[in-house]
Amino acid sequence: MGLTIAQKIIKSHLVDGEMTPGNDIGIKIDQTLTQDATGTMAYLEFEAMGIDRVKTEKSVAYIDHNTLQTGFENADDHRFIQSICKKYGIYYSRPGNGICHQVHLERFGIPGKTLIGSDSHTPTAGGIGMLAMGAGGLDVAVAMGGGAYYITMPKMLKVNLKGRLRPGVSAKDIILEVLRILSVKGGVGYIIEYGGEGVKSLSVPERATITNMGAELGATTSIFPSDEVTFEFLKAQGREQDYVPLSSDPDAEYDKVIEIDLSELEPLAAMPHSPDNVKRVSEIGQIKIDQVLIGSCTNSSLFDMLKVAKILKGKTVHPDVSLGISPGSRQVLNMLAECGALSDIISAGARILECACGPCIGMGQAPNSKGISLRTFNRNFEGRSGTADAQIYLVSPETAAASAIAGVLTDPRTLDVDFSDIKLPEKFFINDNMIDPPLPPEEAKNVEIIRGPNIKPFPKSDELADTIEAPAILKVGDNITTDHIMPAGAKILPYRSNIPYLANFCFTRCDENFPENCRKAGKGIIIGGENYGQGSSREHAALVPLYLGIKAVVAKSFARIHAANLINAGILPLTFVNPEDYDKITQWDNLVLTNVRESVSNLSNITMKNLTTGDSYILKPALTRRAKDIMLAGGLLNYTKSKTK
Ligand code: MIC
Ligand code: SF4
Repeated sequence: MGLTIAQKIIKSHLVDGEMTPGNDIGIKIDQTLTQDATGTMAYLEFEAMGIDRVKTEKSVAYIDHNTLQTGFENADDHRFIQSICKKYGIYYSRPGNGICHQVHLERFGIPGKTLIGSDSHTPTAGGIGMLAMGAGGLDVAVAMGGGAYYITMPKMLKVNLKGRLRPGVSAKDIILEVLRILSVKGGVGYIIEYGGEGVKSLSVPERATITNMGAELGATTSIFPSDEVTFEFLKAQGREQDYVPLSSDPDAEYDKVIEIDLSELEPLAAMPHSPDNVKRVSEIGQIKIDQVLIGSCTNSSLFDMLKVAKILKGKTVHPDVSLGISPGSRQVLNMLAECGALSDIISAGARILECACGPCIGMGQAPNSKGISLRTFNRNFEGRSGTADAQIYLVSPETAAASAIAGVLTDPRTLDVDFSDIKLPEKFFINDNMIDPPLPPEEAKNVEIIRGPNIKPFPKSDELADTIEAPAILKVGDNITTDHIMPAGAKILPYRSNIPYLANFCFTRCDENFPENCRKAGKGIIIGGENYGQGSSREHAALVPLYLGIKAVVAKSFARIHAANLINAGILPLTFVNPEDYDKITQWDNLVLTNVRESVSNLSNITMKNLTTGDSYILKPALTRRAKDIMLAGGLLNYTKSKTK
């Protein structure tokens, strides 16, 4: 039987397990990336492993999330990461150089290689044919130390693209259409591969927009073939030597296939508050808008910005609208400046923001009360913008720019703008002077790690207990995101290396008393619905609950990265064998799990007694063969230490 693209890459990197869907597999990781909001913790964990230099082909640390610097905390973290890079052989992309995924695509991504990153949008590099996955910081630390990355072997889903996009319709509309079809949990357990004749008409940055937002489908990753288009992109980046062709075998088998006719697509928008709440722009109608933001790792390429500039040229942003633009990288910004497009953007009245995540992670630009904000980003979870009652719509750059001028949601096809002359350059502007390369080992040895006062030790977990008795401290519904569990934003994000402080905000979007309740009870079990922990890869959404005494999460189902983070932190994830039992549990019921260690060792069901109602429920440990050993040890650090003893 032939292989899919992803299966070929997995096969050539397999170090443990068999490639049968559902099996635990260990993959050798060629490259890693971190960003600063998850990186500080990842590097503290790396240090705790006691390895003197990274063992990957390339590891890169980006500073792109925490760049607002309202106090000393962010700048201290940047210095800490920079000193870590010097000591351990890591590339350091300085603040201002751009968003990790955009820069990685431009300067480091290589078709056929594996990449994990402590950020859920790492699959952006799938646009260049990499097998790129988001992971918790501890998994990235282990990979930097040369350890394999473990996942459950995914099933394969193919999205067959036919035809060609019509003018004014964009790569963003393709991924919004996939989200409409599959929903935010439709990709769970799958790798999504794009194929069909439609692929050839999409440039690498457009492909990357699509693989980027595969994160919102819950997919393990998404990937495109590596073809002439990939070669041209790499050549224009001065990296033609990195090109390798990659395609699936003609007889490759997919577990699921969906088809999209690009020529039938229209501009789409994801309505509040979920990326899969997708409708046609024409169907939503001309709603009045307050804010437009263009950027983020989804839509901040040169190609996107040139289209935006063309729409804005000679126009003025509507008086009731604030338009903010953050180009994805310094390469993009430099090239916009050189070709004059930046001037068109500035003249139209756009507010130029730093080349960073910025408003996408709530770092500034919070909308007005009840404000309607159109964003080219990838997540519109409630409250993520920084304004609790704002309404966020996710759209393409074309729709965003057209609407910014009109003051109402506008279908860009109604404008008389010809995009046919916008092509990717034959040569990008290459200047890596803001990426510090690793120091040679002899010099690296003498580097002192710089630690600011905001860096606090991370919580440690104990071996898994045999009996867990704790109250149902919180009960939440379906699709709870890591933004609910551990919010981000300008006020909280600077404390990503200070777990005790972060604990004051844990789950407060669902229950403002959660931190206090945990402190009083000293322990707790969380009850969740479907797809618990979707969204970001932040391991803080597991480390902070651990710090607050959470012992187990019982849910209908879990999102992949969060489940791994819970296990790595030593919190037991369990699923209901009978999902209707979820309805029988009320907050504060006293719950008890017995014979936990034996059940986890055998991966057999566990009975949970509800001492308050007298009911019992059958639960399944959400663990694989390897994860059970990590769980028994009380988390990945304990496990890794016990194995190296
Ligand atoms: C996000 O988009 O939510 C983030 C911020 O990039 C996160 C990582 C984090 O929480 O630091 C992600 O997507 O993994
Ligand atoms: Fe940054 Fe937003 Fe992308 Fe996350 S989704 S990496 S916050 S730009």
